[in-house]
Amino acid sequence: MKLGSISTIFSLCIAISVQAQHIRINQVGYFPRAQKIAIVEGAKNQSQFEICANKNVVYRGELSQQQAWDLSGETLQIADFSDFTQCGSYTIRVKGVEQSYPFTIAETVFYNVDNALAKAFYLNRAGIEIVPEYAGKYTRKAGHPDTAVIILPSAAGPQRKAGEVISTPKGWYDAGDYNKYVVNSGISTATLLLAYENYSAYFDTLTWNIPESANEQADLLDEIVWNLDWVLSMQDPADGGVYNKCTEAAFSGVVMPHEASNSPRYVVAKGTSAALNFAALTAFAARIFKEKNPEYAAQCLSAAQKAWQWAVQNPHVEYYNAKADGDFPNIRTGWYSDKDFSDEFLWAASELFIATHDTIYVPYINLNREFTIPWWQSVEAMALFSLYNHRAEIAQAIDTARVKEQLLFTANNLLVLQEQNPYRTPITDFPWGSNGVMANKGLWLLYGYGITHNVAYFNAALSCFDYLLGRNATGYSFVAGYGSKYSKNLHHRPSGADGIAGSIPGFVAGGPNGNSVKRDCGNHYSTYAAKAYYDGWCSFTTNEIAINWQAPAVYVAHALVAEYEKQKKIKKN
Ligand code: 9MR
Repeated sequence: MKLGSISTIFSLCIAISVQAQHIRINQVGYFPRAQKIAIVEGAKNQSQFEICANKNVVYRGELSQQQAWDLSGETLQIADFSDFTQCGSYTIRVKGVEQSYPFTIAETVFYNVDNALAKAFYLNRAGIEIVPEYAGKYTRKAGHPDTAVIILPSAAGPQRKAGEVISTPKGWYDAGDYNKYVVNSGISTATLLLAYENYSAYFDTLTWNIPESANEQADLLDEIVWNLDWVLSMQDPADGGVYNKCTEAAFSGVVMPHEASNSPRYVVAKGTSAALNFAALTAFAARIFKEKNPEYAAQCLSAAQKAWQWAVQNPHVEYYNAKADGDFPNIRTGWYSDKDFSDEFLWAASELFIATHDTIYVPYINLNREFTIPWWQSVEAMALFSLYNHRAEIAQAIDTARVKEQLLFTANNLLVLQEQNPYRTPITDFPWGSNGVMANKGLWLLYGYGITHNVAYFNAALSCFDYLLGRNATGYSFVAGYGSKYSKNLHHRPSGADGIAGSIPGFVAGGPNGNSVKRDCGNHYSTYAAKAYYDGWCSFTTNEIAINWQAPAVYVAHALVAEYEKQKKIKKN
């Protein structure tokens, strides 16, 4: 219930001890004309909440029934103030609880955080100096040129012998470490390509001040190319096989990139997952760059086809970290290992079929399987997103009704989960990188919205973003620098080593991890999975950054704005 005009003084909002921990909000804020939800924890015998502007109550609403959540051990109520549309700066108050952190209601409320989320990719580039013009105080020297990377025996090929060196420069650091992994690059870069494919008109208007901003191309595509160039260099031209990673032998200490760059770098083992992630990503890139840069597109497509052929001839090559071998060291960095390649075959075949319309790929496109929320090990849903986008051109060979059905099946499940959950977010478990899962659920819900135009899906996707920005059981905004209480001690080497307090803004923490209890930071974890998060450097299981949670966060953050802008236009007409 809105209380007359904004200036109405109904009663005084006097800040009592402002701990603000028990009212969970999107700490950045809300769109004026969209759903607005806060979650109140532990309010005893309260049925009302108030919105305060300065010291005035401007809105009073009813709290929902209490609902317990066994994953957080809390009793929760919903404060829904969606019908309060006045732009401004506010807090929420519940008597006997406290006052929330401040938040904003504005049409441009997500502008800064969205920019920062995208900019994080620039700030995590390998092989380039990060300069003040684009990075302000987060400037740093170039690290890891990767122009003389040693081929390990597991990566040797017909024309490339173990011990020889190749050049595999550029790319993004994968995460808090300084290594570059093809498998994780596949899904992460493709998620950004998908964002561009679905919202190209919107991205063509945006810039977040990177070295290529002055050129004709959207910043998002420029950023993608920085990593794609690296990915392309990870293929052995002689046989089409793709190395799993470009890596140091063991994770470096907490030092800046240029200080870690003296350690030798290696390419390790070709593998089926690397080849198929490579094929899917480069085939996808081929269609995005077809008109913009035909030569690059042709290079991408030919590389994709070669990688595919290698994978068909080598369909079961799992990745193992290389053991010490003569003068070559034991490799101890990340694995991204997989045993089931059916999802990678499905995804790569789908992207190649869209790119070429060659029916040799069709038998690999099995649409009668389970489609899980995408993550680096299960990429089958990436096929659905692309097939749906190109449904008109491929309908003769592909059951596009089934594609839509599969997309809606999961979107509907997510809606139900969201409806049942006391935080009104579609979450039931907390694996490593749970924030990436949440962001990918948001992405999937936005497909539900695109298919049906039912705003319930949009609201559910918005809830996923609210979750990342503070409407969750930890009370943290997981985007460094955004909100009142945000992740400050990310497991991210440049953030830890730059001598600047806090973490570099815009990076997303991995999020609660139900399996992380007592694993890396002693007793710092709650035994409740939804709260099993620790904002400490030691917490690589909950507080590391990674491109595979950054990318879907960028997707959701920007897609929500693009969709909201479209809704505004519809409402005006
Ligand atoms: O995201 C990965 C997670 O699913 C795995 O459980 C975990 C352990 O194998 O590894 C995570 O990926 C890490 C990678 O191996 C190395 N770079 C940092 C990644 C994020 O923590």
